[in-house]
Amino acid sequence: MYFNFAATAALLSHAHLAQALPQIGSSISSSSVASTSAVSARATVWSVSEAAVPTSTAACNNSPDLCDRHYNNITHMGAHDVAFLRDSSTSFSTSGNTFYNATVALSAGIRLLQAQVHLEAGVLRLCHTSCLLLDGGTLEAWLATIKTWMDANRNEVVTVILVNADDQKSASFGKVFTSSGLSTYGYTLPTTSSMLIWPTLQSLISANTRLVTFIASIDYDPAFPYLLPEFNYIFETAFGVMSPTGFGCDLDRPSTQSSAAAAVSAGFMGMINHFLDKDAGFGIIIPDVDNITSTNSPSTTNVGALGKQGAECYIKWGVKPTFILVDFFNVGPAIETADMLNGIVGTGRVVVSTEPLTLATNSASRFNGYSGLTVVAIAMAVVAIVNTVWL
Ligand SMILES: *[C@@H]1O[C@H](CO)[C@@H](O)[C@H](O)[C@H]1NC(C)=O
Ligand SMILES: *[C@@H]1O[C@H](CO)[C@@H](O)[C@H](O)[C@H]1NC(C)=O
Ligand SMILES: CC(=O)N[C@H]1CO[C@H](CO)[C@@H](O)[C@@H]1O
Repeated sequence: MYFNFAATAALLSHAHLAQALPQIGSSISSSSVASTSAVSARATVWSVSEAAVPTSTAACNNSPDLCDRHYNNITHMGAHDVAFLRDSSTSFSTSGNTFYNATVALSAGIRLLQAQVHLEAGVLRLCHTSCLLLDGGTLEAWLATIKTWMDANRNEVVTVILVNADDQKSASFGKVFTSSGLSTYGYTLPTTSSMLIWPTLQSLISANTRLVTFIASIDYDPAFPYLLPEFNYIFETAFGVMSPTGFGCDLDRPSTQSSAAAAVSAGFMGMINHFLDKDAGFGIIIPDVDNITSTNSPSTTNVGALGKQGAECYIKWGVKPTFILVDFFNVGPAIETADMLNGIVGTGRVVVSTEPLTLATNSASRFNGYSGLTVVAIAMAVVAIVNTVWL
């Protein structure tokens, strides 16, 4: 008998899955649903047994339970466009996707960092659509901050996903990974290994190859074997969602795969894009910060909530979403949804406020930069001259 999502939704009407887990786990494991391996894999989302037996005393990615788990069998919570700050340093730019920078995100439990890379005057920079609009600095400086964090946190596996907005070659990225020092942690997937089998976190940690890097639209280059072409390994849901009802589990990219089910069977890891955008006028699309509390909520029942999309995709795909990208990760907090999917209680994290950061809550700042209207004006000029790449 097949696992029925309507029944699950009914079970989940206890709002926070974290609290509801024990009773859901026992309901699911009690009877007919465990008859096929696909169904039992799906049922593990609700199982508490994952959290019950620690396999090691040291935590890997904030839990001892994750040490012996395969990399692709973990939900890595990710910060989308994390180089684009909405804080006092950018005068709370309406183009910003995060209130806190990448190292704060890592300390708070985020293990996937995503950014957009442009070529500007011969240098790879983290710019939002265009360097005129929001410039997050050089890729090299940003990677160096990640290196510093990883040097200090030796039991942590970090994933970086980069959008290659100006179609640069793998070698251009490789040079910067090398000069930043971060390449020393780069994990190289053995060419003989099946896409279905990734190492455990513990084996990545023991080998000190704790950085997994994906770049969109590069060709594999044996000189930089740790730079993996993203869409050879990852499929993703739609991005640029403008309505809370728009979050689904269907495959959006890559076009080489016909469906999410086909991609899962072929060993691709699923990535959920869970960030809401809105039209700021004149067709300029910006992150919808006004609704961020409901967007990042761990609720498994509220329309548009992160918890709901996470649970639905787990059930539909039969495997955990390996990656989730959100804006403003501290709100929710988004990590709660990953913990729920991983069946863990996280440890060793730095507590970051779950409130949106505003001028009012950040008294140290002075508002002296671009107003929202100015951003729209710049964005309009930018849209006129470049292809918009928001992801
Ligand atoms: C994923 O991890 C869970 C929890 O440890 C385990 O029960 C399940 O068998 C794993 N799945 C695969 C495909 O390894
Ligand atoms: C990130 O932000 C924190 C808090 O504002 C700051 O202390 C830290 O230096 C920043 N990290 C980097 C790498 O800029
Ligand atoms: C879809 C949704 O909930 N939109 C709301 C986002 O926030 C603004 C401002 O509070 C509301 O007006 C929208 O209804």
